[in-house]
Amino acid sequence: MQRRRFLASAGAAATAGVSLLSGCLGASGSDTAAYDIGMTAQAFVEAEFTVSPGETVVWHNNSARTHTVTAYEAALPEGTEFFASGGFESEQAARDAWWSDRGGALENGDEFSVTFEEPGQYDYFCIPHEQAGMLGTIYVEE
Ligand SMILES: [Cu+2]
Repeated sequence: MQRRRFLASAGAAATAGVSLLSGCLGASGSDTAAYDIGMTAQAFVEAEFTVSPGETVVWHNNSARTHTVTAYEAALPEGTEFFASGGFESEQAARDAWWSDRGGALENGDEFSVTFEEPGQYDYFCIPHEQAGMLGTIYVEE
């Protein structure tokens, strides 16, 4: 009887684990690295991602191309900090740095992470592939 009860609870735990991980597995493909959002030649995968306040989002460049993760500064929720790979203080500084010297570049295998504290919608893009539609949105929801 005890064994049976043990198996039943282990089964429930395994099911919960799978559902928690499903977002990560979809982005990672055959790569086993732990991250939330991957990158193809011209897209973030997934382009839309939802987290809870206080959670950290990890981007991983698993493509052969070089990308950036750069927030649309004017669209950020009020009172939140600008974020960009390379650590620039403004969207303009990030754009200038990229076009002058590929500043903020995420090469293949590079990671970038941001911890989101405030609920809201955070739109971002990749500077070299903005025109190709390489855009993403993080939703931070209670
Ligand atoms: Cu890109």
